[in-house]
Amino acid sequence: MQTTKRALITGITGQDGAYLAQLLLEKGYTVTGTFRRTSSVNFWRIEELGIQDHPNLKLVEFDLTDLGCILRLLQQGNFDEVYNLAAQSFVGVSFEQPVTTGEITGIGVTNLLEAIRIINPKIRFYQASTSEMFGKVQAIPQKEDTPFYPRSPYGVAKLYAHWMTVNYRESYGMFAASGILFNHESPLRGREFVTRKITDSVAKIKLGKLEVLELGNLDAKRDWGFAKEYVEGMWRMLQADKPDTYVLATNRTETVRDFVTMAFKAVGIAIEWQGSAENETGHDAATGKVLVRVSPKFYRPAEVELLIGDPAKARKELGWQPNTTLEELCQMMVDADLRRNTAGVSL
Ligand code: NDP
Ligand code: GDR
Repeated sequence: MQTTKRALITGITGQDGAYLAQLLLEKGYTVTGTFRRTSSVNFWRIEELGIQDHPNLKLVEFDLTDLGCILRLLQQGNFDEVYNLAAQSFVGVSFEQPVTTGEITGIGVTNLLEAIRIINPKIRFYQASTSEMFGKVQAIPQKEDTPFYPRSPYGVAKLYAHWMTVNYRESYGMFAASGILFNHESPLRGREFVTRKITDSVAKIKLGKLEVLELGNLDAKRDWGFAKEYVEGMWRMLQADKPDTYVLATNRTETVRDFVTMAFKAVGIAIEWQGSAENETGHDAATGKVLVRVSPKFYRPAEVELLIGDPAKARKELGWQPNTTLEELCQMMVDADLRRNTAGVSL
């Protein structure tokens, strides 16, 4: 059924923002999406999805660290739902820029919650929380009541934002939902994140445009799902009878090494692994050529070793479940990167 609701999505230039905008537009929403003023704004994701000129989509300049800007936007927009997807979201960079990360990913969320409380506390609010809040393994699989132990400035900032979301829910009766999403990937993933770095590099190696893929910790284990399915879960959280916290995950975990092997397999190359830790290499089983090398420059000061989520609560209460296998996701990403690299497009 089509709706007449109005939604605000912060961070529409990101992976999830683009998919969520597509989903809400399909449902009949009027969507306002925010982007930051930079010297070269990049709308490639909404362009890839073909929604950039949709009549019900409006794009506005915005920064999560500027309370006045948020207040004006909420005053003008008369929104029913606000999805806060904006963040400094790269864990690696958060070690280099902990203060900026805290200001955007942490305090920025309080700016938004305060603005909603002041302008219209009836707005339904979604906060993009993360499995990085679990950090150092306290239990397996991780679920809503697993203790948190973040391992990066990003994880710490997100944990603050999560608790502020819960606090505004409990203090002011606001409909403030927190989705603890495990890693989710797609052809729209940024190239700095490991899956997309791998699929883009594998495509380049296959096409003879790159010799070797350099990576950091190959032993890290992640629960990787398909982003397009995860934004559906965000929407479902705001349609529920009451605001709550939900884990979205696949309940399957694989190492970075496994994902590399899978991506090469998707282009018909079998990889054999030799050595260990910083001396590990991946070889083309047919030619013996080194195609993957470990570089300490991609290691992090503290690592999250193992993530695997239990989405049982979301399945039971929201009817949400992931359907795309990691093999299908990997193939989809490799195919997209083969197409782009063949066409000479760099996204
Ligand atoms: P991206 O990094 O692709 O997108 C982040 C978005 O935030 C971009 O649109 C970016 O704009 C915007 N942004 C950054 N800083 C600001 C700021 N100061 N003011 C306004 N906007 C800003 O992230 P994803 O789409 O992958 O993730 C969406 C959200 O979900 C993030 O909050 C992320 O932390 C969280 N998350 C993601 C998971 C994942 O696996 N993808 C898992 C769990 C949580 P610009 O283009 O200008 O940089
Ligand atoms: P993550 O994603 O930190 O889980 O955060 P990322 O893809 O950056 O790293 C996953 C794992 O791979 C290891 N790794 C490398 N990572 C990158 N980026 N580059 C490399 O070369 C490399 N080599 C090994 C990392 O050490 C790590 O263990 C993502 C982001 O989307 C967050 O915003 C989100 O909250 C979490 O997922 C859930």
